[in-house]
Amino acid sequence: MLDLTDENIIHTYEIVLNELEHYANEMLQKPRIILGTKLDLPGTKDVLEQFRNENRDEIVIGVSSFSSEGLEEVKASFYTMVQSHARGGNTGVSDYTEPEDAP
Ligand SMILES: Nc1nc2c(ncn2[C@@H]2O[C@H](COP(=O)(O)OP(=O)(O)O)[C@@H](O)[C@H]2O)c(=O)[nH]1
Ligand SMILES: [Mg+2]
Repeated sequence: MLDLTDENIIHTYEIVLNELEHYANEMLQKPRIILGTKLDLPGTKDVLEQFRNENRDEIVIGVSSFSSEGLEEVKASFYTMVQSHARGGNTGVSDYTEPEDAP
């Protein structure tokens, strides 16, 4: 989740990715959905558009907990992601292998 009122949102996202790389690298291989928050506030739609343009390979959804905007889209996107995983799609979370049975 990224705050759309953050004037440095693109840099903030880079910091998040950098922290994941160093402290939870396996998370980087997993699918992600980026939520831009506070979409009810002035100027945030432009920031969302700008962020999307800078991150064209990412799923980016604008949301507001105040207006509930975007929340249905979040549900649908997560559902699609889980479905894709269930079908063994290339979601990055399908690499799990069962542990071998004890002798
Ligand atoms: N306008 C608006 N304010 C929000 C929204 N979500 C949270 N806030 C407010 O933003 C302030 C900080 O919350 P937030 O940035 O979400 O949490 P943080 O992760 O602790 O920075 C609180 O006063 C919340 O009430 C939103 O969707 N719209
Ligand atoms: Mg905040």
